Amino acid sequence: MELTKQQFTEDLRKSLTQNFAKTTKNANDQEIYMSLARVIKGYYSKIWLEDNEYKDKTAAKQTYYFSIEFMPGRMLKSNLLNLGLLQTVRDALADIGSDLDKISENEQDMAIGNGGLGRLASCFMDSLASTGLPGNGNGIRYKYGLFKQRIIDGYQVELPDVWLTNGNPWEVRRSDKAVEVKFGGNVWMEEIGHGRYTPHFENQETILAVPYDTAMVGYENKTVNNLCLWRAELPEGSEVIHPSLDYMQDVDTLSAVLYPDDSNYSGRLLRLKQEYFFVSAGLQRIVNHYLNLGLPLPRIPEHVAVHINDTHPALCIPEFMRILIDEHEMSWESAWQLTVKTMSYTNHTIMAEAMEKWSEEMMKSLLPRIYQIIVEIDNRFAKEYIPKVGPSLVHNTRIVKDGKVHMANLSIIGSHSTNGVAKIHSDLLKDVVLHDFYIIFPERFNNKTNGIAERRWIQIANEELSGLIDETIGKSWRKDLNDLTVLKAFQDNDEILNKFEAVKFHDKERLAKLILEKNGITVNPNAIFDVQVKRLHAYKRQLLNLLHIMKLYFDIKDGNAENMVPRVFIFGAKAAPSYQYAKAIIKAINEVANMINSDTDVEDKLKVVFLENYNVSLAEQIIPSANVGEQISLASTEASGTSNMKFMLNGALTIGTLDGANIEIKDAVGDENIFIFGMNKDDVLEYYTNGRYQSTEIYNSNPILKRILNAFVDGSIPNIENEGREIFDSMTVYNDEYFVLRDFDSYVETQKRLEDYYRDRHAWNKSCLLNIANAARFSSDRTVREYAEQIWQINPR
Ligand code: GL7
Repeated sequence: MELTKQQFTEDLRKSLTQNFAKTTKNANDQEIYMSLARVIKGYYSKIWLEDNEYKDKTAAKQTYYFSIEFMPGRMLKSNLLNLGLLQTVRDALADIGSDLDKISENEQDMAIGNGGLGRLASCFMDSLASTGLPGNGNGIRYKYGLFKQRIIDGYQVELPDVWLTNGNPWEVRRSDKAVEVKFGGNVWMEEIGHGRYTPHFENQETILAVPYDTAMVGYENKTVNNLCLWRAELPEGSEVIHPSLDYMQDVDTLSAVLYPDDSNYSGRLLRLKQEYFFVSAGLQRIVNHYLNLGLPLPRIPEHVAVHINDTHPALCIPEFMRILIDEHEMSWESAWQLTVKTMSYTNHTIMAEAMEKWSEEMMKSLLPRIYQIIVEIDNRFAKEYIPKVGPSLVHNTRIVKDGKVHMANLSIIGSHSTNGVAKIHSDLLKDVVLHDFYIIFPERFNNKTNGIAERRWIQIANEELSGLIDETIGKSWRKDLNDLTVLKAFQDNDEILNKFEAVKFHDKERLAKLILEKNGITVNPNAIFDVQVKRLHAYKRQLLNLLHIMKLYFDIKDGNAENMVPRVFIFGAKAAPSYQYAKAIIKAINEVANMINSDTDVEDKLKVVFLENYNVSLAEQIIPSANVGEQISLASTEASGTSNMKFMLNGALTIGTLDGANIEIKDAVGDENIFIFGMNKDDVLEYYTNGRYQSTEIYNSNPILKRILNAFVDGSIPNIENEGREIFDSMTVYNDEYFVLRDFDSYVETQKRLEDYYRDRHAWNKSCLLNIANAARFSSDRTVREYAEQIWQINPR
């Protein structure tokens, strides 16, 4: 939008006076942030209103992306960038003696997600708006986001994330759009003639769902979509009959906390309640809005697409059926057709422990009517498909069995599309994990490789690199990332390559400063910055990284590292609070770090840094400065990964396994520009089928590994008596579930190759440039366009 510095400064002054009775001279940074946010909201709200009117007028089809997690991070710079105001506001603030970066730090990260899955949802929100696609989010407004992590004596300690204390300036509470969501009680069916029934209910618990809308502003266009987050409240009128304390507490806890486990299914009643809560509220609002436009219900799939992001919102399927049948008297057959046409589903993992399976008992007592509908869906599925495909396939794919409701099965049967998130992952779904479904519904399966919102991950996170790209190839890449390919023309131009190297060096200096401030560790910006940032999980194998660090440490101690290129290993990772083993690894990383960083023999050859409280904002500071991104999960376990794409876009080289999107990154950049090691998925599947892996054989026959692992239990690494034992046993007694030892040698060799390559500055810089130049296919703009065309059938404005 068009705006002069003067006009903006005037608006900010007014806002400071109106909201805080302050001037630009005596306001503090928090007050400036809040006033600024309100000014910005004022700017985009006009566009928001206009786009809503446009959407209503055209009644064009819209997508609703249901996700139990979102992870937008900070909104301020993102909104400024997308409105085209970043520079104007930066300059205007500088004129009044303020600094945009510092002001921005007063915004609490909106961290209502765990990791990759939630962040993907937010990248999609940015990309949908920025590509002009009508696509909205639907989720929960958790009072407490993902816990804040402190590291105390090397241990992870969790503190509550009270992100709403100062208020959230971006949200709009819409009380008039509140709906009721009902739980529990008894349901019985009354026959109303012609073989039709109507349900009756008693003793239900009613909770009011109040939506809070946040504008998702498109990049320099006219689109503003909506992220709708629901809060649980006492229903109106409940003050008349004084509600019981238990009930009041129930209402309060429902939308209070995000479950902090990113890869384990919890099975807890409250979680099931959360799932139904935002699903029911979201669908009610969609149907109400749709009917208010005066459109006929049987045509709803022409106007509405509902996406189920992982199985947490799978209750969309029976809830939509309930609304159509019970509230709008539609026949089962018609309702089912509409439901399958409206719904689509993404699977994000093949890890068995993350697959949601609710106990029938729990489902029946919490959601009696929904349970009935699920059973009916299941019975009809069996009746229809046993004659077509035989009893055994149907048995394997049934929704209700062994006393459990299988949510992935429900999602596939009740939708028209099931996709994985990278080629290898989608293939594994078809060939192995969901093979029986694939035989029954081959046309439903497809792949949509994940992507990242380039605006946040380079334009905002790395302004200096963005500026250099502008200078080199012009600015069009900011609108269309495909234009980055123009950079290829400069791959042998040393003058340009040196400029890119210089930007990387500045980024490293900035991170070095942060590391000194936060951890008190001095790191050398000339060292290789080697980064692994992601949730802590055994399958992601942070331990493999740590074992390699120990190897380098012993090399130094033994005097075998004369010519080593100095390295700084940087970690950021939260462990689920109940995940003992992951926490043991955090402790081990921190104690190894203390040991190495304080050993004077090491000098600055080797440093190990664990940055606490990894989140979106910290990622924006870390990723630009990486030379190397670690993507070392066991092949077949990481569905896609998305930090791999962020590193690539910022000119870091990947060291990784043939897993997730690493494979497509390798295809995009070529073998010379990535470091691949270890087993592939077939090797892994082979071990699973023949059961022949014996980690102790490797332990006993590999003296280097033996020495490293022994250091975990013989006191060489101080202060990890229990954790060291747990890790040692996992590698030996418990047979190393994720084949860390099996991939160790290959990893070490590849790390050595990487180090040698780093010495060749021309070759290295060329590879970095080619990573950036080939990053466009990992833009989430590309991903959402594919969803829009191939699954949702929605069009850009
Ligand atoms: C995940 C995958 O583990 C991750 O590889 C993928 O990039 C992400 C987004 O598709 O989804 N699946 C999952 O359950 N979590 C993920 O991050 C928590």
